[in-house]
Amino acid sequence: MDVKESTQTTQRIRWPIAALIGIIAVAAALAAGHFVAGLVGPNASPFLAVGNSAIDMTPAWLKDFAIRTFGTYDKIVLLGGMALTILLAAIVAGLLSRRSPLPGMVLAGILGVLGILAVLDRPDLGQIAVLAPVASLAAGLVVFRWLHDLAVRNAQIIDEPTSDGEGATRRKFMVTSGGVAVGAVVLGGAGQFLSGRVDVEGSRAAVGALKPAMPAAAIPAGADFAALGTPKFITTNRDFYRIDTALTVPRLRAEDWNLKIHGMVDSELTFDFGDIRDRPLVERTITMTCVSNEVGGPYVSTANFVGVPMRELLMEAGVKPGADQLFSTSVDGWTTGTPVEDLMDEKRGALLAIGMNGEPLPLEHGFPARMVVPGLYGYVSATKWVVDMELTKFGEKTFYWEERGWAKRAPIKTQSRIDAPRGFATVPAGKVTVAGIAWAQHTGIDKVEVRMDGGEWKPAELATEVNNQTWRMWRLDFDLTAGSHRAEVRATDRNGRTQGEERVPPIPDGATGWHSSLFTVN
Ligand SMILES: Nc1nc2c(c(=O)[nH]1)N[C@H]1C(S)=C(S)[C@@H](COP(=O)(O)O)O[C@H]1N2
Ligand SMILES: [Mo]
Repeated sequence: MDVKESTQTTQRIRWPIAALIGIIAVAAALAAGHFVAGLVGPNASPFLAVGNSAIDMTPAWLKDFAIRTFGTYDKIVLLGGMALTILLAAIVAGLLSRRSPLPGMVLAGILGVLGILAVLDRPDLGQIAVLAPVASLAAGLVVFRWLHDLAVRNAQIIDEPTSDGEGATRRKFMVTSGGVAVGAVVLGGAGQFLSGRVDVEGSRAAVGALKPAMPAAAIPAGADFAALGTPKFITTNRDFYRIDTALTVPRLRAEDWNLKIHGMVDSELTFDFGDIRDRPLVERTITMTCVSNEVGGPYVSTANFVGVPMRELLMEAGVKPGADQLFSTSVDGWTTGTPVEDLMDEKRGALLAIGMNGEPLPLEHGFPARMVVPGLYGYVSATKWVVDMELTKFGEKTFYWEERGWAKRAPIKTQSRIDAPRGFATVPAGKVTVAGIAWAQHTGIDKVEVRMDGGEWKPAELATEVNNQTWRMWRLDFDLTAGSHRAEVRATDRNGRTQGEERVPPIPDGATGWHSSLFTVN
C-alpha cells in the first residue's frame, strides 16, 4: 500500500464527526452572539439581525406573498427557514473540512461577516451592538478550530477505536464537543433571559386601566350579525390582526418612553408617558385595515382606542405652513408618512393611542403608544411603538414602505366581504342567509348589494351603524335549491362610489374587486 495514501486516509475526519463539528461551532457562534445581545440589545443577536434585514430586503411581492400565505405566522416561517439554512451551511462547512479546517473557517467567516453587516444595517441599533456578531464570529472560529484539531489529531482513533487507550481519546472528543454544545445552550438561554430583563409586562401592568374622560358610545345590540357568522363588532385584543416588520416585539417601558414632535413646527415638544396619560383621554371606535389585505382577507379589525387627539398635539406644536407630511418613527426604526391634513381633520379624529379596549396597548400593538388614523391604511398611519414625529414635506423624506414601491398616500378603499356561507361550505336547502361585513372608513357605507349565481343585485339589510370610521355588517336571505351556488357582494359608500368588479392586487395602494363565495346546498 502506498504510504502517502494511508496517512491521508488516517487524517481524514469521518463524515458524521465532521458534520457534528460544523453544527456545534455554529451553535456556539449563535449562542455567544445571543448572549452578548442580551447585554447590548436583543435585536443585535446575529440570528435576529439577519432575519430583520432579510425582512427589510425581501422584495415587496415576496413579502406580500408571505403575509398572504402564512399570515401572522410569517415570522415563525422566516425564522424556521433561516435556522434550517444555517444548519445546512454548518453541515456543509463541516463536511468540506474533513482534512483541512480552512473551508469551514472561510464559511464561518462569511456567516460572521453577514451577521456584522446585518447588525450595522439596523436603524434601531447603536455601534455597540456590533459586539454581538463579533462575539459570534470569534466563538465560531475558535470552537471550529479547536474541535477540528482535536478530531484530526485523533482521526484514526475516533474512527476505529480498538484498544482502551484509544477509547479514552474518543471519549475526550465526545466529552469536549458535548461540553461545548451544553455550554452553547446555557449561554443562549442566558442571552434570552437577559433580553427579557426589561420588565415591560410590569410596566404595562403598572399603567393599569385607562379611564377615558370622553368614552366612546356603547355598541348597540344590532351592530353585528355575529350569530350568522360575521365578526363580533369589537375585535378582542387577542384576535386583532397583527402586521409589522418586527421579528422581536420591541420592549419599551412606559417609564422609558418619550415622544418628540419637531421639524417644521413653531415649538418643539417632548412628551413622556405621564404627560399623555394625564391629559383628558378620548375613546374612539375605529376599524383598522392593512393594505396587504386581499379581497375577502382577514386583516381588518375594530377596537375602542383610547388616547389623545393628534390634532391637539399638532396645534400645540404649531405646524408651519408648507409642512404636509408627518414623518413618524418607531423605536425599532420603522417609519411612515401621514398627511398632516388628515391628522388635523377634527371629524376624522386621529389619535395618539395608549389604550385598546380598556387596557394599555398590548405589546404587539405598540405599547406604550401608537398612532391610529381612521380611513388610512396602517402602513401610512398607524406607527406602533412611536417615539418621533417630524413635520416635513412629502418627497423630502421617504418612509419604509414608500421606499419599497407602495403608494405615498393610501386612503382605505371601500370593500365588502362574505363571511357566511364560507367558500366551499355545505348548507341545507331552503332559506340561506348570506352575511358579511363592509367598510369605507371615514366615508361610511351607504348600501351593500348581493347577487346569486350572476342574477340581479339585491340590497342587503344593514346592521346598525356605529360611526363612519368602522365596519358595517349586512345580511340577506335567499331561497336556494340543491346544487352549487355563487354569492357575490359589492358595497357603495356615501360618496356614491360602488366597488368595481375588476380584481386589483394589494400593491401599490390596496386591493379591490368583488368578493365571492362558492358553496353547496343539499
Ligand atoms: N413600528 C411599526 N408600526 C407599524 C408597522 C410596522 O411594521 N412597524 N406596520 C403597520 C401596518 S402595515 C399595519 S397594517 C398596522 C397594523 O397594526 P396592528 O398590528 O396593531 O394591527 O401597523 C402599522 N404600524
Ligand atoms: Mo399594513
